[in-house]
Amino acid sequence: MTLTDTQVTELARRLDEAQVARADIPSLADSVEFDVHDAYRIQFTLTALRVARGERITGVKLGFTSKAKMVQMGVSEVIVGHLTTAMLIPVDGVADLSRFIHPKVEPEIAYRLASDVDGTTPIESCVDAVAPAIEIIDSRYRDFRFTHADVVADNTSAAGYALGPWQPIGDVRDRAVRLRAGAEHAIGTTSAILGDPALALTALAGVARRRGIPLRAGYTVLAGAATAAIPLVAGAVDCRIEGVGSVSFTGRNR
Ligand code: OOG
Ligand code: MG
Repeated sequence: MTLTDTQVTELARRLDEAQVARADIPSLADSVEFDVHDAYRIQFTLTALRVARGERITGVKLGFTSKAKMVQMGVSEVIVGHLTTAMLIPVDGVADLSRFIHPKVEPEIAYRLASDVDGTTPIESCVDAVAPAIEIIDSRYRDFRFTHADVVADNTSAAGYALGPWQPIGDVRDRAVRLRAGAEHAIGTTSAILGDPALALTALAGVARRRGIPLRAGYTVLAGAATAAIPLVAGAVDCRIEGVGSVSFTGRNR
């Protein structure tokens, strides 16, 4: 830990203003030295600013759980961010592209927590449902250029998410995944998520314990992208996961 509380607040404000103004900023690590522990302090302060504006935390998301993402971003550790009510795109709804800087989409598996994860029971037994999901990521950093600590501070680029219908929990290993956004698409399999998306839950429990992140009943957990991200443009966006279901929304310039 190297930053004072005043520095943490100042850096969280910089990221918050970038998100609100849709104006990207240079990597924080270019001008300040801070570690991943400090980065989570910045993220918690950033999330608190959103909560103070009336948003509610709806869950958490993992990042860099797939080899493709690690290679794409040049990072090698699982990261955790927070989801809020303002990020949820309604079923078959519209994502207003003017809310973002340079958004991309990723196909994901979502889990639902039926009870608080308090360390007395394994996280797997706290989960009661699974759903297909699309995550919108929108780094507040110029050109998505960031360090590991930077991306944690920036709430792991979290910007939006859409959920398909919840299904009873079951094995979702090795399922074909297809994401389409405009003319581009990404194809992969759920095995890209740590070999088995359920392992993302175990990874989450470890990070949450080490970093002091509460995991509450009702939370949505995004297990991380199954493919590299593709640009979010105007038009239909849909994601289909074999045996799990599909989810879609429309990107629109208002
Ligand atoms: C960070 C977010 C990564 C995932 O699923 O791996 C992520 C980024 O790529 O900007 O959400
Ligand atoms: Mg993601």
